[in-house]
Amino acid sequence: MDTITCDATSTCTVVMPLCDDMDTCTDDLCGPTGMCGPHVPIDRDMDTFPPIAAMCGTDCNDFVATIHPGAPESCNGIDDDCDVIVDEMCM
Ligand SMILES: [Ca+2]
Ligand SMILES: [Ca+2]
Ligand SMILES: [Ca+2]
Repeated sequence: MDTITCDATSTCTVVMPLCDDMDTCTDDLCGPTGMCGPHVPIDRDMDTFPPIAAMCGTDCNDFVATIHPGAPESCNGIDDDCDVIVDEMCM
């Protein structure tokens, strides 16, 4: 929910609720009442592994649920298990 504030020069600006928890590893959501939260860990592909980007976790591809540490290595030219080695011991 937006809030309207007026500064000293009487110009009105729309101010979004400040809900940033200063944690780049969480999505800062706003509840239905305009209150902040919840702050949910980022996991775009919902494989329970947070992205390695911004050092949030160990998921080297947070957009593909089959790619994460411990995933089976497939012979597909992609590092499926996030050990930086492509197609090692692949099946
Ligand atoms: Ca993930
Ligand atoms: Ca690998
Ligand atoms: Ca592979």
